[in-house]
Amino acid sequence: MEKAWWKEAVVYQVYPRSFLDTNGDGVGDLPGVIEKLDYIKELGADVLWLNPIYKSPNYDNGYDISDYKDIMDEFGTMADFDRLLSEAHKRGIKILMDLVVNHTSSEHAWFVESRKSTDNPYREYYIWKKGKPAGGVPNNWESYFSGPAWSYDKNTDMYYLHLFEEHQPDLNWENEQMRKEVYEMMRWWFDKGIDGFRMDTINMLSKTPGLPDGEPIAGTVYGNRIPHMINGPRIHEYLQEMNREVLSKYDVMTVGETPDITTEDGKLYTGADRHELHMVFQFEHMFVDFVDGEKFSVAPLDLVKLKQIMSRWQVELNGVGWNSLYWDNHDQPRVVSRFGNDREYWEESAKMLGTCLHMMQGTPYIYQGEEIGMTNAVFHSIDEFDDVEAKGAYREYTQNRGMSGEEMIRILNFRSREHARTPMQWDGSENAGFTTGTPWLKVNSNYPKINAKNQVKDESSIFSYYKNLISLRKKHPIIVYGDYTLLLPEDPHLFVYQRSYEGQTLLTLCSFAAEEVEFAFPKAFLDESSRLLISNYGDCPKAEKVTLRPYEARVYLLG
Ligand code: TEU
Ligand code: CA
Repeated sequence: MEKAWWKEAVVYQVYPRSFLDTNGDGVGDLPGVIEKLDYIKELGADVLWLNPIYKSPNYDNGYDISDYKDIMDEFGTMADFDRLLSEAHKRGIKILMDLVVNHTSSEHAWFVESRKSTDNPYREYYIWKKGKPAGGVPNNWESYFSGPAWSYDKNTDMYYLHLFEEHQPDLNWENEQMRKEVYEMMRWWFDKGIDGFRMDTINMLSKTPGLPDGEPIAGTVYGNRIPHMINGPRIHEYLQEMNREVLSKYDVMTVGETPDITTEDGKLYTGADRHELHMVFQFEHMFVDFVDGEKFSVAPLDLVKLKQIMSRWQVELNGVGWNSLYWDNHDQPRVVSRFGNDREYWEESAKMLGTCLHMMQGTPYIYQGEEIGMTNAVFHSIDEFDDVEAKGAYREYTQNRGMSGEEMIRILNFRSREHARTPMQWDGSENAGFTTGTPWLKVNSNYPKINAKNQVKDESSIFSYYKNLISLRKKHPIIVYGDYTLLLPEDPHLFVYQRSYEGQTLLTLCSFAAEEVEFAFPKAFLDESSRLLISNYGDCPKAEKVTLRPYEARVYLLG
């Protein structure tokens, strides 16, 4: 397998709004990111992914961009960004920016022009359609943030498409001039010196021509949009064009955000011979606990299913494309609360989850706070939420789908994106050291116990454990490049897998149970020559049969 720096890298994701506020306005900012570069360096990450920092009216916290070449007012200035870039590079940290080109803000100059008239030169930059002959929206697609995916513009008596919020109109990728402008903008950032892009909803760029209705979905007025806007007919053509025009000219890394894809699609997006992207964020393991594909539901983890999904990605992409590895990001609840145990086994399960992910093949992503075991917060009413998704879903489910407000709050307390967005917990002082003002979103009340200051110097902390996981990856190529084999596929409590590379074998042993579980040690690893690389309990007796303690994790290397 071809080696590459982006295969060996570990990425740390920063959501600037919630990272560190330096001017007391309650909103994190770029000077705050600069201040914490040494913290990221200490952890050992080599790449810093910044969620969108561009000019934005913030209907969706920066995912609605009104100027791709300017910085959001609350975050600072272009001079702050330039300083961040050079300070990061000084420390050997690369910068990965968010590229949001499925849609812009409705305040973007292109859209302001586009909506003026049907013959405006920018009209075709967006997706406009007449209502149905009988009246009403052009098709039955629902927006990701609830309500129809179309908004009416009375100026030209037409509707525009927005897969997300109404202030996020979808760009029309069929328009060549628009594509050229996007490529020019990407080159502008690369020429500035950034090191790559994480590409937002990149598999949504191409839609089925004619934008037909989707198959009706029972219990709603909407149809299934997925077959008409995910992996559309021209998507690979667009990405290959982008690669030819921009990406191939720079030594940069790319990761596409691609919901609803299979491993077959994953090979097409990331295949080394395809000239599209380096890797993608697939979502199958994030949908594992949805009930009948429904996000706003609550269900316990089915470990057998999770193992099947993750192992399939490991095996299928091996030697063909490349995986990204993640549990958490700014759209997901906290993994220690979701797949671990944030009560009596908080520390053990956070370390176990880190082990389980970081010993796989792929490029690992750590989301701010994951390295200190930050947990979900508790929200008491819808007024405590800020997120456009949570608010839209609350409205839709309580008004149109017969759910009680109480039940919806219970579900949001399990599922909401807000759990990722509560401010970073730096220390035990007021507001967790995030701000001296009023935080834009409430701080999780467990910050006196769970904070970075408590953990950085403590060798037995979750932070130190993550540091160790990263340094092991740097030391042992088998962790980056080795083949993957799942053991005990049917075991409901244990996630056990082996890696192999150039005569070495690695065994990763993870218990997802809050009770003790018996485990029959693979014979080869009983041998004295197998070395324990890391574990989340002190002593680790080896025997033909061992009793694994709650959420125990161990990694052994042989050869
Ligand atoms: O998310 C796209 C996406 O498909 C989902 O994960 C989305 O966040 C939502 O949870 C669907 O239920 C990306 C960004 O990561 C997200 O923050 C943005 O809100 C969205 O695109 C729009 O730009
Ligand atoms: Ca600020």
